[in-house]
Amino acid sequence: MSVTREAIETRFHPASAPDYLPIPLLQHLQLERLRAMVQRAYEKVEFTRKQMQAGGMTPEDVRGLDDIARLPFTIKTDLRDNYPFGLFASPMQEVVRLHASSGTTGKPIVVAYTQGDVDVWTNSMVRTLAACGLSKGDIVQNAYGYGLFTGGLGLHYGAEGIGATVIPISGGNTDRQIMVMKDFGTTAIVCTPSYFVHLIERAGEMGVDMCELPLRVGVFGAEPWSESMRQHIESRTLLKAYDIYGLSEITGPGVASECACQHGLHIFEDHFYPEIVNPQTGESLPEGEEGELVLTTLSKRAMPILRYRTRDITAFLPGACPCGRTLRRMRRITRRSDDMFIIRGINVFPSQVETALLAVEGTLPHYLIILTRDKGLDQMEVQVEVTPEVFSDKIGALEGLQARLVHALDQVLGIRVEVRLVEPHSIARSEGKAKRVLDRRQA
Ligand code: DLL
Repeated sequence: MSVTREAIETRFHPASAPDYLPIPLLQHLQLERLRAMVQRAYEKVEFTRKQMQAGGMTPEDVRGLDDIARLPFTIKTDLRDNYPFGLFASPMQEVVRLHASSGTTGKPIVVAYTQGDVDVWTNSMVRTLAACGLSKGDIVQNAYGYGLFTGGLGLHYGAEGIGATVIPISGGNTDRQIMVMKDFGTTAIVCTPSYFVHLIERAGEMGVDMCELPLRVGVFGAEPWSESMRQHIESRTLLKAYDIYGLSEITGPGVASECACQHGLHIFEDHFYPEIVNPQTGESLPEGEEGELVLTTLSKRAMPILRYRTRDITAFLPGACPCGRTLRRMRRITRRSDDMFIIRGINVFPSQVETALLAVEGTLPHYLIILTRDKGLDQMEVQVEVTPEVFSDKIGALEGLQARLVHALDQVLGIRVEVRLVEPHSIARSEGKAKRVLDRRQA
């Protein structure tokens, strides 16, 4: 019996049951878990106990979900300062896995899982993949990096958990990825969106038409990407491109996921309690208002985290999702509060540059922002690759395109910046998270 695309997308997986809990039941569960978690963190983690004591709080003060706002925040440096195992609430004998996220400076952040934590993580990954329309019978090519990064193993366990066939190919080795995709009949690819853009491009060069492959779903995350990037991907393949979100400090991937509606990411809030706060004041913000996402683990045993300041900027989406899930949705994350840079007094986020560039016909989603300082004045150059057709065109066409890009960036950023059109392939491709900004101002 053949199954239609729509039928696959709406197929129900039993692990997804909590996605549809009536809200009062969900809140009851959240409160129960929150109280138990706070009690345990207070008893087992000296850092958390001291932080709570400093704020004059005891676990008994958590009586309702609103009381979460009285708990102390945890920030990235708290994890660094307690490197490597200072925030663990379980003895090492109960820790079955360690992961680490490499920071840009200094020591990485280490995170720990008990067997129960790995099971919860797998469960939230099964729910993620089910929301993206995957099920038993899918052949999942996992091109997220395996290792200390949570992407590889997180997706791996989730895909096995849903009963799919996993190809644990990891990132890189692009030509082999394409051969495998073709020969093994991959139906779902999971990797960073920037790496998939590279795969599309390389497939074209190798004479492989992605539209002729059985590939029908892409599960993309671990870095910001825009709606224009989704359009770029979906217009060159037959797949539906889904956005998934997560971070090592909280569990890894599996914190939030889009559903078939592709309109906002449902947060698996029975395990990860979300708040959106004003990044300056730390005050909670109402639905619809943009701010910093703050997450509290409700079930984590090895390393419970209270109110983690993610620095990821988003907003809760109002209204019910047509998919029927009752889990709150957040807008896709296109920027972090710390990836902003200031050029001549103007705040710029790399995502604004991406949106402006991709809106102009003739460019490819490969770009690099280079910041320099000349005689004390900040300069910004945007290098962007153009399509081979445009590149081989007459000089006039290139000049016209460049002028359109300068104008498009001016419209979005409010300043005129340098645009340099570069040949296809001249910007380095990433196999994982793309690096979009090169800041040479300190050099
Ligand atoms: O990137 C976990 C992950 C793996 C998520 C695979 C999705 C898929 P970290 O390396 O700790 O963990 O990086 C977490 O990456 O705070 C965001 O800034 C960013 N990020 C993750 N997913 C998205 C997304 C993994 N869908 C940091 N959109 C987070 C935008 C994302 N940014």
